[in-house]
Amino acid sequence: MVLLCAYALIGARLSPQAVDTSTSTVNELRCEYQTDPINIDQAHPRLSWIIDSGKRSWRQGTYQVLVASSKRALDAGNADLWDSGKVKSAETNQIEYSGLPLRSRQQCFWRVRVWDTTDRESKPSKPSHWEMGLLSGRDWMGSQWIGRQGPAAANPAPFLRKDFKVTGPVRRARIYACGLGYADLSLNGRPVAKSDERDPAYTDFDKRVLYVAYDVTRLVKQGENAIGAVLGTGWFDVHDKATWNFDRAPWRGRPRLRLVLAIDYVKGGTETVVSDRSWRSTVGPILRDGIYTGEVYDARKEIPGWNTPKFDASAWSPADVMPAPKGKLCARVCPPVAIGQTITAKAIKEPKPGVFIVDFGQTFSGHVRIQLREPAGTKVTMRYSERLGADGMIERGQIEQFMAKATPPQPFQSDTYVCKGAGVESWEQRFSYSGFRYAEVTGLTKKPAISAFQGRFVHTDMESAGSFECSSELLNKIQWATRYSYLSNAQSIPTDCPQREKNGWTGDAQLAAEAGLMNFRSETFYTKWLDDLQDNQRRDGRMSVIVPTGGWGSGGRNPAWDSAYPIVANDLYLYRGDKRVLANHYAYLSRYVDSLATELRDGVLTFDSLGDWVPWQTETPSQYTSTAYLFMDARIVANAARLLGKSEDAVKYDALAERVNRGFNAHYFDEKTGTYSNGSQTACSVALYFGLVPEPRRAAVLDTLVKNVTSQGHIDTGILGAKYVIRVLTEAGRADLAYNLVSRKEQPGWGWWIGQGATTLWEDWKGESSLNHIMFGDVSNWFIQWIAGIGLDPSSPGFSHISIQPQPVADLKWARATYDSPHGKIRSSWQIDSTGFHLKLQVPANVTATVTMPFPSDVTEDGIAAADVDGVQAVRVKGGKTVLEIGSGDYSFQMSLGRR
Ligand code: RAM
Repeated sequence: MVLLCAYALIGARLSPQAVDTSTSTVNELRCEYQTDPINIDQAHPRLSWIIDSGKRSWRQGTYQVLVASSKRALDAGNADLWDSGKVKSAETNQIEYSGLPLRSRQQCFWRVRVWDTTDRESKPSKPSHWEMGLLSGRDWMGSQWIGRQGPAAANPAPFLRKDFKVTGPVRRARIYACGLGYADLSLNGRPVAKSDERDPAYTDFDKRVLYVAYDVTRLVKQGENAIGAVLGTGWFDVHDKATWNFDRAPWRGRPRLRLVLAIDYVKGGTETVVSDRSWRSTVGPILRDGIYTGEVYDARKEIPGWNTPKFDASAWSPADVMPAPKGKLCARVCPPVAIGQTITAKAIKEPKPGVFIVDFGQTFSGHVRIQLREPAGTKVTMRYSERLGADGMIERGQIEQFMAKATPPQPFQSDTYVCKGAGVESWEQRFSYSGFRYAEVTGLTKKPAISAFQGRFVHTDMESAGSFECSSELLNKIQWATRYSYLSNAQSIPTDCPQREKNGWTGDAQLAAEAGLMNFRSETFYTKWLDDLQDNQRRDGRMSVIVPTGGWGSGGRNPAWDSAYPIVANDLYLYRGDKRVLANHYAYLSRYVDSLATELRDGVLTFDSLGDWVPWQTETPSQYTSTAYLFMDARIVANAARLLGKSEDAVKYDALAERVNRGFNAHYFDEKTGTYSNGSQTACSVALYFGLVPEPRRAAVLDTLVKNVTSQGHIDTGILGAKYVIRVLTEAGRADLAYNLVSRKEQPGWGWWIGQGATTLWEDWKGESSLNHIMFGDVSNWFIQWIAGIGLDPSSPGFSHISIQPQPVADLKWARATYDSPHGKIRSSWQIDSTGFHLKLQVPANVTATVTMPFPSDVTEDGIAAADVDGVQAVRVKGGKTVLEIGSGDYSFQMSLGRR
């Protein structure tokens, strides 16, 4: 616990400086979190912008949003769709469009004007743009679902094509398409997607299927054109047999495509090309593709020019019209799964004659691109693995065992390419992915050059939103590993691991969500997955442990996993200020809590469930953690109810939380010793972190935790405790202990993993299973929020007020982090040396910060006492530390170590 001392106000000063508007500009206009999106299907899209200002304490006093139906109208100042008028508000985030109703495919051009609190106007924004998607079934213009029927046993990927004519100059051309499992689209022989996208995205296809809009204006040409599609099985037609039974998913069927190409002419009028029976179909080189097994490609079966206009497809068959999937067509709001990075091979060895092991030096999700010159018919196989055995060969027994035994045996994580023998050939698979660091390559007739192999890192392609670096190489490596594991497990759903399961284990996702939100622009990724969670909920409120699921893992109760639903929704509210997710999911979140509450016996949950998974030595009863999670869920729903104006519900869920709190303490708390349950690190930290401990006893419980941690000297938790121990210790002023746990080089701990050569986070402290799990990944959030100190203030969702608390702990000499908050970039960079403690801050316009300096000494900027510094509104000493209240701006503070 932070000691709350009486604080002394040692100086306060408002900052009334006149604002020089020429230095303030309106930037980064986004619609539904995206830049210039073209498939918005919300009636009232939310708009946001940020202000870059050279002035301290800059605040927006008024804004005006102007939306026009054409660029020309906007330029002429004619906001014919919406003129918000001058709105007195500092808000720049989550502004709902409230103009004329928007039609399908409508283009909206917009800009923002803002004034500061003294009514001086800033430089207005540049114009921005969003476009509506297809809003109703009618807009699909009679298009049909098409594909190629065939025996399920032979699985060659269908090729589909269609010729069409363009009769005049084109103003804009868009493709709207949903291809299940995946569609690789091309126009006139050129790819429609930017980076081998695996579109659309994985959902429960009986509930929702997602469509994607592509801008193809530059791909269509006057005269003859051709459109082509290759369909992959993806998660829609899983024929691989594994523990999780996706081959028996109720939605399963042969791949199919629905598509509308809409071409708007300069002279007016729209031409459409739709998927229907007039398309032609065949099969080609992709003989087999499976989400777990990999791909088999025979280049001799390639069909040159098949997706270009001159091609003669008379030998092809008419496309088959396929039944529509049951799910509702909705716009894909998250970024595509795509090739995010190319990784060069680091080494190549030949442990056995003809068996080459390529080492990428990094564990990741994706595949390998090969380049080779071999005779026609040479069959080259790549099998992917995260580790090598003592003999230098790939080793994957532990992860492979979940594949069903079959005759002939199913491949696993393996791609096969059969050469066409036409000089240098290069190839990469299209519809599957693997988790690996090593590729075993066999079948080559000669030793390959290392440059023949490139790793393709495939994941939901989100922008980075945060960074962390410090003087400890070890911590930097843990940060690096966390980011690789996070992205490896972002596959249009948050997954547990990219090799063995690829499953949306909900517990893993809820534990990693905050790290994900601090490191990446993951908001639309979670928005999409929250819809998956809603789809997954049963009428009785129960959730399955993996989402989506084809049935496996449903019907039970696992509160620490199921709580992903309220927790991730609430995280989006806290980290992005997103109230709409809470509104959209409120009915389902409350249903979930109501349903779990029926299981309470004397205020506690008594059934067995998933709990502090993969613990080191000490287990914590799952009933204990489940009950704590119900308490947290009830609090989240109560807060959401308050926010949404549902005051009766707020009272109801607060009362439920109180009831659970009483039951929990009556059942698990030993008042005398200050111990919960078996006194494990998880037990103490969960009770403290969730706020279950009676205030007067918090110090005693903390003491129990500190004794446990100091006597053991290492982390002794599973995945739940690992998140909370670190935070609780740090917030209690024992960042030194938290740091020891994280940086310890011996087993167990993150540092031990790194010492073993880890480049991603592992599944457990023992290092026996998957080497690419994200469930211990909150440590990165701790780096950014607690070590560098860019802290969320939960009472100011969306970072409108932040809590800066840098932690110069142990032998750390410096640390720096950035975070692209909804209001703009936040930066915290500190350094400690013999001259003192130095802190550089960047606080975006419209944001205020409470800065807790680590020591009680006087703070200055350029020799000026903090109280007199422009932008500093108050200085006080609290809990033995100097605390500053500041407005926006760039700061450079110093403090001596004298009274440390
Ligand atoms: C494992 C998964 C996952 C975990 C579950 C309980 O199989 O990999 O990480 O959440 O079990």
